[in-house]
Amino acid sequence: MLTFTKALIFDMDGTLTLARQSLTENVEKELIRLCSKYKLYLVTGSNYAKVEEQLGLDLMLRVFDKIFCCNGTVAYNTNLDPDDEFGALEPEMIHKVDLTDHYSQADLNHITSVLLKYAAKNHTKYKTGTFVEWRGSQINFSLIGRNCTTEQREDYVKWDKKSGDRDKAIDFLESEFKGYGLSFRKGGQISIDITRIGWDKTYALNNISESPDDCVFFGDNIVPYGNDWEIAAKCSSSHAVKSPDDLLEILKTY
Ligand code: M1P
Repeated sequence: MLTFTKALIFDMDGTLTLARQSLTENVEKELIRLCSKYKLYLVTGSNYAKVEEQLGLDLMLRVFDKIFCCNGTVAYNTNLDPDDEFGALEPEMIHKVDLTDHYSQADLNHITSVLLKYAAKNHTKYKTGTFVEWRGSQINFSLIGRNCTTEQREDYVKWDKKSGDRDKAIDFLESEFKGYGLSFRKGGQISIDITRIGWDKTYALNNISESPDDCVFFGDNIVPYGNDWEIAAKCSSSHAVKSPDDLLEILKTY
């Protein structure tokens, strides 16, 4: 079947930006160039606050058609009409699902308690706080804690590679929560995103008007148990990106 690319779908951390860092001017320029040729979408595991912090509201509204947070379980229209005097001025939430629609508070408390107990017993050089971050449709679980500094983060990345820290945690959680309908994916560098099965990044494709056959995906985590794995397989093609600089090289052909 002959297809041609209509839309480019980007992951954020590790792809458009370094983990939890702001967009560089070079990537910004490239997105501005590309948005006149293709529809651009952002599909990230992160929540909205982090996207706005890292990309900035002006660029979000200028280049992206839609922005999908928490794997698309919270979706925003960013293609606003500036000529509509009654229209939205900020990204409009167009879709949202929540774990509380599927689990009782008792279940959610139990999940949180198990995570905190696991973090308490687990060996890591630094325990920095915010081990469990509640995001509505997603629970983000970090064994070093989300309060870590960039240096501590880099140290954890090495430790995780050496020890398989997150892989072991995922094995434990999959067996502990068998039958709960939960999915555990390595989000970025220091955490595990916990959602409902099916709420991986392919969930965002439900709110994209183009067929996945006409979309190209760019992500740094296209590995089994990585959160870019499923969406990369669904799109017509994908690029495994090593860093924002690597992305700039790849984008030269678009
Ligand atoms: O966008 C990818 C991931 O970014 C963060 O991951 P980490 O802090 O582990 O590098 C998190 O926001 C995570 O939820 C998200 O999937």
